[in-house]
Amino acid sequence: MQVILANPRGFCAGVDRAIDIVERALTLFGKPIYVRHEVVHNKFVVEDLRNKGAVFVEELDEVPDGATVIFSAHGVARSVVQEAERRGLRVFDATCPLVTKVHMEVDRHARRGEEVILIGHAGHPEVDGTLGQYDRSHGGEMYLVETVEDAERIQIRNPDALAYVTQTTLSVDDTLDIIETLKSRFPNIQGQKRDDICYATQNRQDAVKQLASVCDLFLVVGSPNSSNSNRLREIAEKLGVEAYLVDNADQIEDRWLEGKTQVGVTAGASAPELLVQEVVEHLRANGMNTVTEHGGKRENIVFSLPKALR
Ligand code: 0JX
Ligand code: SF4
Repeated sequence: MQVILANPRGFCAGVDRAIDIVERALTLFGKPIYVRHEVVHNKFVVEDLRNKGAVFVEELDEVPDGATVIFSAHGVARSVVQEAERRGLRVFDATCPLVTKVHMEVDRHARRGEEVILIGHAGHPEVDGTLGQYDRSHGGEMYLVETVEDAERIQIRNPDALAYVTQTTLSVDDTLDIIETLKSRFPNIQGQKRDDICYATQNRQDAVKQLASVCDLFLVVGSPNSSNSNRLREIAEKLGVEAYLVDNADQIEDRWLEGKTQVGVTAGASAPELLVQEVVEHLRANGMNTVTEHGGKRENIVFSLPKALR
């Protein structure tokens, strides 16, 4: 019985940077450091930072005057930045640079009065942040589409001054279907060559696709609110493999392992390697005697910290 560890898996450059920002702020300024929204969507990471003195809040009105606040990796709306400025809070922005890039695209289209369609999941903080970049004072409008059906139905004002952007952690294949639908309805729609899905999301999905055909069970380490982690589980399942998202080894049920000979293991971009190793130990203790590393793509992207925290 064999365990195959997907590569790449786990932390991406944006998550590394976001966690470092909270830890550096705690070191330099002492506790408490307020963090608006879970800095990344992982229970273990959030609990660890909480123990070190981070205080997680959902809105700025929960942050006292004079405090230091960090914005999560998923990004925030302009109104949140403005409110923090108005309050004179000390802010460190842990928004991933690849999310900021999408924010800048939205801003560029808004200034030209062009309409923008965001492809993403309603209610996700990255989607709220990206929608919140659009300045309607230039006369345009921004819309959200979640599915091919939404793309078939959406009504816009001017198909010749229209662009699309995407959430960074979507399923590459589902997003392509939505973009194709939009392009067939609005041939002049502008957008990136493909989408705004980031390198880490793409690479982790590719690794699952490469391994799924040789596995009869796939375990994805990640928290339930992590979009990119959910997509990994979904992809394995779509390829016909029984797949589960687990926060840690304790959540693995014995019946999942019954009769299984090849278990694929991966981790979302916000899940620490420590938890993956605990899952491997659990599988070893349950009879999986060989552990191999899948030879996937190497990643060497690093994002620098804000100057004041270096
Ligand atoms: O729910 P998401 O996948 O967007 O976020 P998570 O799990 O915190 O992953 C890292 C942050 C990703 C931002 O794009
Ligand atoms: Fe950035 Fe991608 Fe990581 Fe999100 S998943 S933090 S966009 S690198």
